[in-house]
Amino acid sequence: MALATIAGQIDNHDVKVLDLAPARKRAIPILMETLQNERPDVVGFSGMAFQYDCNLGMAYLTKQFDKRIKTVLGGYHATLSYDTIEGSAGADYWDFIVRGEGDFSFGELLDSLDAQGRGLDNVLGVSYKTENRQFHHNAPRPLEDVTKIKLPARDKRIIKDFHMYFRRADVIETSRGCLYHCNFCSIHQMYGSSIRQYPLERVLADIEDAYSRGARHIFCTDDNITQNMERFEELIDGVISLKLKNLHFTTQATVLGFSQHPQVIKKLPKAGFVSIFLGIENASAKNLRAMKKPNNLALIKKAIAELQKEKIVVIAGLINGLPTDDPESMRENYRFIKEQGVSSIMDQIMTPYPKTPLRDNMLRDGQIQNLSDFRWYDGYFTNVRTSALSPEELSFARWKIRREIIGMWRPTKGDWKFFKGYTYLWMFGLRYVIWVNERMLEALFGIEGRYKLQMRHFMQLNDFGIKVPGVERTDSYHPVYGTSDDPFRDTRRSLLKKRLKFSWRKLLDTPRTSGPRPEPIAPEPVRAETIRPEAIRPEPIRPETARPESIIPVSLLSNQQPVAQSEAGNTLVTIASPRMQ
Ligand code: B12
Ligand code: SF4
Repeated sequence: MALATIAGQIDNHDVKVLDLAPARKRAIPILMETLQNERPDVVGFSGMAFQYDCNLGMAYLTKQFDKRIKTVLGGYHATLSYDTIEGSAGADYWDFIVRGEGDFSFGELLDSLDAQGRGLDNVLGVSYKTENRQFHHNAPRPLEDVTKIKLPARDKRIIKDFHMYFRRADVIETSRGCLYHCNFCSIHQMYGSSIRQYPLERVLADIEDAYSRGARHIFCTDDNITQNMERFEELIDGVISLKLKNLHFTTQATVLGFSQHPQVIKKLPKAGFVSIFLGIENASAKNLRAMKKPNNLALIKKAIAELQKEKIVVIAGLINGLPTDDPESMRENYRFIKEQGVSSIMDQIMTPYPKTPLRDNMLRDGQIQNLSDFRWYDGYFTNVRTSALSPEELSFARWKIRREIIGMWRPTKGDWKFFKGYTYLWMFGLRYVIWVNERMLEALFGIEGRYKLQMRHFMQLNDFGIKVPGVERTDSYHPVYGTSDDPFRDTRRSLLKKRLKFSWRKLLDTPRTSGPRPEPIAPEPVRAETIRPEAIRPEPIRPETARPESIIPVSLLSNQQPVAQSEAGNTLVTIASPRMQ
């Protein structure tokens, strides 16, 4: 959304948008191919906190391709952490940082570069390198007037093939900001306490544009589309009046909006809204207060029930890992969600994103284990401890409790109504395959081994194997072990070796010809001028400390509800990443 919107505001430069999210493991070849074909002068990168290492790796590859290319970093992490990026070893790979909204600042920056840097000081929100390689930060940029923001330039996308629920998908934005103050949320550092709504005509034109380009499922990126329910109702009426056939919508929403205005829910199916990501967050009143979430259990139940009455699929947003959480309080969360008949869950572990009030509180209380290795700041991995659990215990406990209580995905009435194809496929085939696969993996590797394999799989999703010279990690944190061990230490083979007690175990001891993990892309030697000498450090030597076989306390391993009897399954199916992204 960000990149296409920025491109939509620029008509005096040739701009292309390359969203590499759908490319996954082909991301690097596609990036290199695009650099080769397009020969750009400037390349901008966008990312959240957990994508920063990946952004940096790609900026390095871009500079390797042609060191004359100017690199620009924008987005959430750039805005919230520009001051720490500035002093870091990777700072040399960035020429500019754009803080805050980039809709107009990126175009202004390009204009200034065209004019040999004239007027650069006047581009608000931009930080640029000075002669002594430090950043100069221009004054911050006030929030943009959204009525001036033109439609995203979807025609400038190189990759156009986005899918959601097996349909061609696209994203639209109807407003920016939120007036609530949940303490884990990054929104206020970006937009302050504000909400700006696009004119309705612009939103409807945006929907028609996405539809005319083939989109049949649209995701609304609004932070809080239900902040103003009268306006949301107008929007729904507007969408109905467009009479676009076979178009589905999904949006994020608050419990408060729907529970207080249930009459609006009745119109949702007619407008094509099939699933709602509901910010429930927790089933404990104490935890909701701790995170300053304006929810309570009665409101949550009401919002879910009203949505279910209309057969709308509820995707429950849940956060575990609050300061006083223990296995029992997490069990409570999952039980509560299950009791409400919800089976699609997007559950996160509390993550102390930079500059949030939550981070300050947790820092004060010594609860953050990982302060700076942002690769694990995606909500799936633990970076914090609770009063009862270490980060590694929290991680395993969450995984195991979810598996026991929620288990495999069970379709709701809404799924049968709106996602027939997938639901039939799941019910009459896929779920048996996954169930058998899970039982086999569990028998082979044990429950702890299965957990480690799944974590390893998720860790690799965000690892593109780019080694950036001068940016060796000395602060590495392992989200599964809580130490600076090699994050990819456990493989199928090593776990199997540990588990097998019989004689043919020695068969596995024969030396392998290929390593368990692909070699990282070997970097070309970097020209001296692109790296500061002090940034080049030798690879840190990690002591081979003997580790106990198990990191998990016995109390968590002993099944309170036996896994073998539950319908525990592959969380990939229900964690929503394959279906949401
Ligand atoms: C929609 C959304 C999603 C969707 C994405 C759908 C899609 N395919 O686009 C889904 C639901 C998948 C999602 C998932 C997650 N999200 Co999210 N998401 C958002 C949300 C609500 C809107 C993003 C958006 O498109 N905004 C509209 C565009 C126009 O705004 P923008 O991205 O900020 O871009 C502007 C500026 O940042 C800047 N800019 C951005 N990039 C660049 C690049 C350049 C070069 C320049 C110059 C400027 C620039 O200019 C843009 C225009 O003004 C934001 C909150 C928000 N308001 O942005 C959270 C947000 C980005 N998400 C967040 C998080 C944490 C996540 C998850 C990790 C949560 C989780 N554990 O599940 C996952 C990650 C999933 C993954 N693997 O990628 C956090 C990021 C926190 C942080 N500090 O990094 C945010 C900020 C939510 C929050 N309030 O805390 N998310
Ligand atoms: S309601 Fe959502 S967008 Fe608003 S502050 Fe809370 S988490 Fe952030």
